[in-house]
Amino acid sequence: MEIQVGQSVLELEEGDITRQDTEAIVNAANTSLLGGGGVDGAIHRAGGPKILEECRQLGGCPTGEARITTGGNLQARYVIHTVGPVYRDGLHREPELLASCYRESLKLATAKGIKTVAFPSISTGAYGYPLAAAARIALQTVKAYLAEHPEIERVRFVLFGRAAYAAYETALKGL
Ligand code: AR6
Repeated sequence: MEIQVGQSVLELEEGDITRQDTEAIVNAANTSLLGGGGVDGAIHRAGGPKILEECRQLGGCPTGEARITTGGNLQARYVIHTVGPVYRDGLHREPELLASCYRESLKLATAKGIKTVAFPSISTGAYGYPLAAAARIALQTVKAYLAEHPEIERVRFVLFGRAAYAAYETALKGL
């Protein structure tokens, strides 16, 4: 499914973030930026040691912020690493921090002249953010950014499995 936002496209796809042909893919990292499981593990495995080497130089990343490295052996030229909130009860700034991840990642893309970006569903794996709520925040935030930033031509959400895709589809239809 895809929608037009101004001159840009926002699209949903079921698949694997490491196999995307966008200029940048986004990593759901942790504050150390030194790797982990889920998306993070998959990106470092597919991209090779160059990414970790660059990450070591960055000295970590606070929750809600983003950093950029090259893409190593990935098809994508860049990896934008962002750190989602660990979900507790929704009352600890989780919505605000999750929105910030998407916004800060796209700001980095704009600063680097990157026109196409693929995101995973940040915080909805190991960090436990409920999928429907996370999908709403992700899509609202990206849509609002695209409305103001036509320089980003395409944002693709790459959802892992049917359930994640369905949650994002429902959220997108409800925007
Ligand atoms: N492509 C796209 N989506 C994926 C892939 C993939 N290859 N693999 C998993 N997902 P998670 P988080 C989905 O846990 O919740 C790491 O250890 C997955 O089904 O990767 O932000 C980090 O180092 C889920 O919907 O990220 C951190 O410590 C979504 O991606 C911590 O996990 C996010 O799941 C970050 O947790």
